[in-house]
Amino acid sequence: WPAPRTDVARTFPPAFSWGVATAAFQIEGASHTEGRTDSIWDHFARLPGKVENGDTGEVACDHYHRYPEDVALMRELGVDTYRFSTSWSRVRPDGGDLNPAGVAFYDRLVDELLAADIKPWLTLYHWDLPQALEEKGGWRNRDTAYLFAEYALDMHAALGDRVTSWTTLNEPWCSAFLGYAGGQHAPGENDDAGSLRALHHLLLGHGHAITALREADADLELGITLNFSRYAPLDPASAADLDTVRRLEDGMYGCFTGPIFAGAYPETFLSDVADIWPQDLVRDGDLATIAAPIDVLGVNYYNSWVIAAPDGSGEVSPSGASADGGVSPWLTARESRWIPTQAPRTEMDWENHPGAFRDLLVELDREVTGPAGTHLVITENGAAYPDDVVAPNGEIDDADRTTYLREHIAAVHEAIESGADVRGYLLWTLLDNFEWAYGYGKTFGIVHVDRQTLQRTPKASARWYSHLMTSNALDAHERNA
Ligand code: GBH
Repeated sequence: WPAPRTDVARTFPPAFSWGVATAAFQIEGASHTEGRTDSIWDHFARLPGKVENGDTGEVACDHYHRYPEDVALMRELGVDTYRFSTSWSRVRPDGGDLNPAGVAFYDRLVDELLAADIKPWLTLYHWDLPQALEEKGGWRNRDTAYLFAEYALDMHAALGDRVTSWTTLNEPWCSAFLGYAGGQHAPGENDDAGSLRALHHLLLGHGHAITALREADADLELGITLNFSRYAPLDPASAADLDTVRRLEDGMYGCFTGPIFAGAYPETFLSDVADIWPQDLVRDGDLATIAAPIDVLGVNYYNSWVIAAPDGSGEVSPSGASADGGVSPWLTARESRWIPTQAPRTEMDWENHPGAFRDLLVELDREVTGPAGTHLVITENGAAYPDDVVAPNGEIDDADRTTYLREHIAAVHEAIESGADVRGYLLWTLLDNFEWAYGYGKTFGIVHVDRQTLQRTPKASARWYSHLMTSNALDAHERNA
């Protein structure tokens, strides 16, 4: 994957959107305030050994109370779009009736954003299912898909006069497979067939929500966000390596883009999972519902990997590469090897391959979204690094994060130059926050949050990104990485 050039100045299209993304559970805190009840992440975080350091989302960044300060900070930085998620457990506690006090929080937030001239971009589901629904089977239960569409309509009734961009699900791969197969994420199950039920019901919930929102208002900008990586075969001449890459592509995103954009699960995927695919899962009409046209595909991109076929040793990740893709039942330790390269890594141990990001966007546009008339927005991209370097002026000098961002944003520009219809870039993330199973130990923020005082302090990367957002251009950098 040839590196994007960072030694040339790059101006983005005039209407390109710049911003930041967050998620409710990771920043809000106030987990039992004004009627909110447990989500699966509240429950999971209390189970011993599931989240590092025993961290929970009870306080998080206390954004629930500090949102005016956070919106003011975004305004100062020059953010034009803010992607946030709403907490299902806050607005429909236990998945049941509407809680006006919970809805009122998002009402205030949206008003605050609009007053600051920031466009709100709402994600309905960023992994925090009401625990009461999990007790009825969660996403393994088909009813959850219908309840999700009802919840979507509630949110639209409350905010649809001011919010025009709506994302149904964030990274349903994580919900289905990290949640129900690998168990690293809530609800922490190891149920292979159940993870396929979750996959289908997440997609079905997406389709019903899109249909309902479109009916409510034909002018909304609607979409879904998926997680993408690129996988390169270690030996491009090896049929076994190529087939391993193909399995990964199917299992990581083909099983979502197939139904959404082509109205069918890929045949190759269905044959990979034939042994565990529940025969009663897909009902007449489901695939048509899931294929409801969408306006935008949100792309979350962090890393890419070189992949080889198994060598019989049973080892997935000889380098300690954090290969959570290995959790899917059809991608077990016996079925793929994640080969380390010389590429730099973030604190997550993820490999940085910005050239792969460009190639991904060009290919998605050409093969998946372009033909469907759907455009792309980067709904997450960013990096975790330790914040241990403090400059003489007291600023956190997160030069590695800035380098990561510069190279990946240059990659987006190269993709646009190659014709990809990419209309925005939303950085992950504004604040250091609750990084799921890693707790507060891994920091992706461009703004530092002191865990004792919760004081917000912009890092050097925030200053750099602010300049980029307000100038709509990447400056030439003297040295290519
Ligand atoms: C996103 O998940 C989340 O949407 C966000 O909430 C989170 O804070 C953020 O990223 C940072 O983690 O390369 O072997 O790990 C990203 C999770 C990471 C899951 C990459 C899929 C691919 C396999 N994704 N992973 S591997």
